[in-house]
Amino acid sequence: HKEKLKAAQGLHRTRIMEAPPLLLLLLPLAVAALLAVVGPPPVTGSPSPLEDVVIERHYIPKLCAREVQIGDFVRYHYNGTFTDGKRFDSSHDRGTPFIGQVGLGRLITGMDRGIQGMCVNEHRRVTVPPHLAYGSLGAGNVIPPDTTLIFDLVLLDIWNAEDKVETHTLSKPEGCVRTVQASDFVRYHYNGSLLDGTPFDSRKQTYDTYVGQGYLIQGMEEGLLGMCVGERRTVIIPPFLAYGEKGYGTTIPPQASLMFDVLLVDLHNPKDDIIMDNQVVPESCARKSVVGDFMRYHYNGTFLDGTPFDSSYQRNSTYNTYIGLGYVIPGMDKALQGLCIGEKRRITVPPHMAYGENGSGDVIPGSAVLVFDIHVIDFHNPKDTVEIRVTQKPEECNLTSAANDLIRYRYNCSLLDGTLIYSSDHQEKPPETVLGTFRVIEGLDEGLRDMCVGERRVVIVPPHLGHGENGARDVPGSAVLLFELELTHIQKGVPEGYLFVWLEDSPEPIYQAMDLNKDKEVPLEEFSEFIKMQVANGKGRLLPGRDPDVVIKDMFDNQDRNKDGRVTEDELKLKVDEDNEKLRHEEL
Ligand SMILES: *[C@@H]1O[C@H](CO)[C@@H](O)[C@H](O)[C@H]1NC(C)=O
Ligand SMILES: *[C@@H]1O[C@H](CO)[C@@H](O)[C@H](O)[C@H]1NC(C)=O
Ligand SMILES: *[C@@H]1O[C@H](CO)[C@@H](O)[C@H](O)[C@H]1NC(C)=O
Ligand SMILES: *[C@@H]1O[C@H](CO)[C@@H](O)[C@H](O)[C@H]1NC(C)=O
Ligand SMILES: *[C@@H]1O[C@H](CO)[C@@H](O)[C@H](O)[C@H]1NC(C)=O
Ligand SMILES: *[C@@H]1O[C@H](CO)[C@@H](O)[C@H](O)[C@H]1NC(C)=O
Ligand SMILES: *[C@@H]1O[C@H](CO)[C@@H](O)[C@H](O)[C@H]1NC(C)=O
Ligand SMILES: [Ca+2]
Ligand SMILES: [Ca+2]
Repeated sequence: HKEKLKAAQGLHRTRIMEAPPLLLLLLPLAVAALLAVVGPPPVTGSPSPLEDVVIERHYIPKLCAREVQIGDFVRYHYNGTFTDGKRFDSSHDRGTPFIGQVGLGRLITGMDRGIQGMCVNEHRRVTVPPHLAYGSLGAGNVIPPDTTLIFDLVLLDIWNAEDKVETHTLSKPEGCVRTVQASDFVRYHYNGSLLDGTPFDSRKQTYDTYVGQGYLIQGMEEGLLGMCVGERRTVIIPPFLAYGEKGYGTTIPPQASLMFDVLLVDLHNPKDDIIMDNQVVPESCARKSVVGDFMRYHYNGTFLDGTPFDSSYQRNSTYNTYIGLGYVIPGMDKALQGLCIGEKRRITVPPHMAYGENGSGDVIPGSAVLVFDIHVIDFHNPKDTVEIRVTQKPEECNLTSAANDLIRYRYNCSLLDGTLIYSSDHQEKPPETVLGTFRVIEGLDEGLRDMCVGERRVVIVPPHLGHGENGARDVPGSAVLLFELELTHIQKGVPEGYLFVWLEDSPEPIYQAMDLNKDKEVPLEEFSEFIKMQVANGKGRLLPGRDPDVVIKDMFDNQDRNKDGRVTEDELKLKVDEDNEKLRHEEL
């Protein structure tokens, strides 16, 4: 007997000490069997002696997504006191909440009943009569026989072995074409909390990871599937799909359900290529861009969630680059090929074809997908020549413009996107120029040749034959220019280096013809009168585009070798011989 008693006491003691919390103690079988016939617990009233547990709900949260049911696991804090207020046990003293399964006889019956129907964060007082607790035996030195126990509880967590990951979409952008699948790489923001709302993790930066490859807790792998960029979701994960019995560090207790608010900001797959859509192609597209072309385009750059990171429009200048030669990110280099001038399209570039996992400066985060809405303003190739399209040609077109001719013309000059830069119609006097004298840009000079009066043309000039890389007033650097031209006047010119040419044979002997009053000397007035007479009679032509008197004065000064204001026969002969001499040399 003595030995048995000792053993029994010893057993009790060790069980109490080894197996806190106290509530895990199994009821003596007989008492449990007796209690099984007792009906459902009344929630109010406190007859004395108590037949059942008494439940007082001190705080019920407004939102209660789930109530404790038989078979659920629960995590809660409690204080256990006797009716006189003396505390006999508290989960707070142990520093960790109590974890147990409800309604299966693993707790004292009073608790199995008292917890049912509870919500997370609810505060309850459960008063348990002795026959639903430790009965007439009590429990070791802690609970005397026939003792009524009072438990104050607050429920922290609730889950069931059957639970799955639960997701609730809070908001979702319209027109979501792509959703997260296994092996995708995602970037998301999240706030993590325990089920009772205690936050355990959130960060400024996105969390960047592969999905479905074991980098995440199982519940998160599942919870992210099917999400669109821009979608907000709540993901609720039972402990066995999160950090389980061990918990995680000091922040996630053992057996904790986790609740994440997730906002997906980025999504791609390492197998992705660039994606092109929203294409708007102009009606006419004579040519498509190829490797080596130099392109000017505008763009708006955003991330997948629509956040802008850069725009050429803000700088008021296009982005200019050679394409296909590695001057831009690989995705862009590829996407810019095969485009028409004036085309618009959206280009989505995965990070491995953009700035990779390290991103770029403060602007592009690592592993970011980039979206460019681009508008091609123009492109050209350094090998391009001037493109001339005749739009109107008069029936009679015998006299055409050539080098040294003085011409007058009308023109509009625009960029290829239609922006008008200049119209000569806005000036009082039409512009005039002498072709081949570098007075206009090379491409325009070329475009104005072989034209007859009344002819109209469209002439496209690449920048290396226009204003070059630096541009000019109102002309952006490297811009291709489009000219609408109409020739209004031609005055045939004289060969380069000449001030005057004979259109017919010159009079012989020339000095006698020139010396109008036959006094053997030719002053400027006489010389001028003679030349003007030749021009008027269509026998000769003066250099056009300059004041005729100035040109004639130059001619006269050339002949008047001793500068005495008169040309003599010898002076003239000498000059003619000299010219002939020069000509012979050049022929040789
Ligand atoms: C237990 O008592 C302590 C104070 O003694 C209190 O802070 C705590 O909230 C109580 N716990 C419950 C579940 O009522
Ligand atoms: C996380 O919490 C912060 C602060 O309340 C909030 O601004 C942010 O939107 C939350 N993030 C998510 C993904 O819900
Ligand atoms: C771009 O042009 C707009 C309007 O012409 C002007 O307000 C803005 O300051 C310019 N921005 C830059 C960067 O030049
Ligand atoms: C990214 O940065 C790390 C550390 O700065 C460097 O070791 C790595 O080579 C970089 N990766 C790429 C692709 O540039
Ligand atoms: C870029 O954004 C501006 C302002 O929202 C818009 O006017 C412009 O059309 C956009 N460009 C492209 C190519 O989408
Ligand atoms: C122009 O040339 C055509 C033949 O090409 C000729 O018939 C016509 O007379 C010429 N006109 C003038 C003004 O020279
Ligand atoms: C320039 O544009 C105006 C307006 O479209 C047009 O009336 C005019 O004929 C154009 N000039 C030329 C030389 O084509
Ligand atoms: Ca004379
Ligand atoms: Ca002289």
